[in-house]
Amino acid sequence: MRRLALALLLTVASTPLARAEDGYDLWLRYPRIDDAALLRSYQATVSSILVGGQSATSRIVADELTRGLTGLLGANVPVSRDLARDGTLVAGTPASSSVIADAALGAELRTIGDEGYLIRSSRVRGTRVTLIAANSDVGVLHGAFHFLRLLQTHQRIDALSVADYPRIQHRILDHWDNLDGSVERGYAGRSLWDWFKLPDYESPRLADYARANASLGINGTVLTNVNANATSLTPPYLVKVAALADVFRPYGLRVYLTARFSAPIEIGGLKTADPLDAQVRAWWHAKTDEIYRLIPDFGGFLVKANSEGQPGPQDYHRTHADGANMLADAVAPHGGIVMWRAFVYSETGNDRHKQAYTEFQPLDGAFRPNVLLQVKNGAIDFQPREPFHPLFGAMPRTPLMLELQITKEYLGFATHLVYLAPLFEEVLRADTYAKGEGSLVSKVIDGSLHGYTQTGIAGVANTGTDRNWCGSVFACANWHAFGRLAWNPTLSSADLADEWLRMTFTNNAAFVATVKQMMLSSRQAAVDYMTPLGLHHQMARGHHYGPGPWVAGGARADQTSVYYNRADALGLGFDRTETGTNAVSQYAAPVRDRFASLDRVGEDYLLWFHHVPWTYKMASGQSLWNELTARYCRGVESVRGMEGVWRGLEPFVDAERFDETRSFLAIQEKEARWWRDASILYFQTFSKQPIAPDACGPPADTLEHFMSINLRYVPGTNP
Ligand code: GCW
Repeated sequence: MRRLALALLLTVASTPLARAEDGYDLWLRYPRIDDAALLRSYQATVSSILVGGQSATSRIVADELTRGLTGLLGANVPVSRDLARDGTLVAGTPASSSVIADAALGAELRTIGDEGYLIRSSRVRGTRVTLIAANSDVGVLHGAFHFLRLLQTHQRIDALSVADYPRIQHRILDHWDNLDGSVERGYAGRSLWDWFKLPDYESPRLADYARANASLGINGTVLTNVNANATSLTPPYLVKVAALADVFRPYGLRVYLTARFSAPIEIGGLKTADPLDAQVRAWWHAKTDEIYRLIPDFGGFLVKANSEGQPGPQDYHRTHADGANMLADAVAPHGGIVMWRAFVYSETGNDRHKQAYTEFQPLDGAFRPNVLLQVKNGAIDFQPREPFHPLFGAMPRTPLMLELQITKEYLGFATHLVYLAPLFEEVLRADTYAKGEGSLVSKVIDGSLHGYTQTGIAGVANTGTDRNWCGSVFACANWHAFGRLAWNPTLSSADLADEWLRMTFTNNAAFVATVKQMMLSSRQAAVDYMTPLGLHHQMARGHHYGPGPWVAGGARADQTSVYYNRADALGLGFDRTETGTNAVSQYAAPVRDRFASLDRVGEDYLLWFHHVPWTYKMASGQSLWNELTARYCRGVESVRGMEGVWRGLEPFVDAERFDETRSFLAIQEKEARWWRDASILYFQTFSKQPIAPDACGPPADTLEHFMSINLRYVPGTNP
């Protein structure tokens, strides 16, 4: 027994070291500032903390500032009860803190809304202070994280004048989590919600999840999969949802649920789910009231209807607006919203690219004010690169929210290092030309282009029970980037990578510059080795892991690769111009004309919009065929470049995170070669041309071999 106790003691004593850098702390590590001069200047500026208010949120602010400053400054920074000395960091609202009230920030506070904050170096009552002021406790919390970020990224804090606020109202993570604990398209372990033990046991991890989101400004979480299960709306589950809501609330994080459209039948005992049926409407009203009794600040519903087998209003010959409005009426008295997804496509034989627009654009203006239409960034499905969705700019009277995918279903899962901020930035900065030049997607979704009264953005979460949260340390950079862009969609991917690296690893300038470059080029690398030149949806069937350009047949043509690549003896690519499906016609004239022109479309979207002859002369002077094979190899070489860069960085990184990244890059290199070999061998059966010698060498195996690979157990799918 005693020996056991001793062994335990030793394990515990050694654990903090061994575990210290396993990725759990995300970007919220607070190591002592290693630059002596900077440390002294920080210590001179902040020596105590004064937080106003008694709320749970105020306590979180005090704890976070204490933890952060004590760590970063390497010494205890005490919490004081009054404004006793120079160097006090004061955080609060005019109502919760008399110091903040005395600072007379009223006019400025009026410009930052409920969730924004001011950070000021100032003097109050003759004392030198730093103020974190807001209109609500949650605003103060956001400001506290901003302040800590300044220190974490080694910025000056002695002459601060910051005013910041979210540009988008609803900033939401969508969890595709199932009640059995599995996560659709999840590559980071199981669901964070332990439904079985809830509501009696709330894992401490839940508060850490909320804290991480609060540090980014994410203010909503949809707990359940859009492929919904009506059971989540039954009383035993609603109690569990309420328990989660209680944990998340002080962090400014609201909960939402997905609503299965047929729930009135499945759990309500009704014969129909027709949205115009009086009993159905009454059932949803009663259900909604029941939810709000348990969760007064419940956010509302997210709905996937008449898409990929999900039930919906069209089952009753009603429109999407009929369905959305019924739910909107139920949540409206409580201030809730409905996020109705535009991700629909059916077997009409019509180009899948066109279907959401065809279905929803005519409904512009037909939705209740508390409905947001949730539109994926592109018209197909979270591909490595897609042109922006043609609905953006086309529905001036319906608030459109943007749906991004943080989990990398089509980008190599958690093991490929693919930084998504450049992808997010590309869509946010895409110009719809809806109201002339400068009609950016970011302005559609922040409401400024069309004057939307509701605004939103959602990211399909990549979190799970893996110790590092996201399946790999670098995958968490995508959670960070999503959250920060949701707060301010004009931030740049370069700045976000810089910030995340400093907070996650080190402020060492050489390290940051090198890895930042690697991150920023990683998305193009994935495009090159998976789907270069505008190819899309070439992944293996179902699980989408690895190449499958030959995928054909089965229930749905528009879920196959051959539907999208259209490879034939003449050439490659999908003609979406007037001679083809004319999907280009769904874009505003200048965009349409550019996409329709073979000369002006550009190489990124070439094969997305055009069927191009194998012999077509590319900008490089090479034929399409030679350019294509060169692109695949360029992708492989980029990954090899990343491996080389990382190998040189061992001195800067703790062993655990260094090794994980090194191993994952090796997996990525192996899989990039797999993608390249399999894809060019397949396309060669159409081009009938030799593969020019390149740095990747001849394919490592035959096409038959690659086509015979059939993996059964792949994460993120139900077996
Ligand atoms: O990307 C596809 C995925 C499905 C997903 C669907 C959707 C939740 O392959 O797993 O279902 O999109 O977005 O509804």
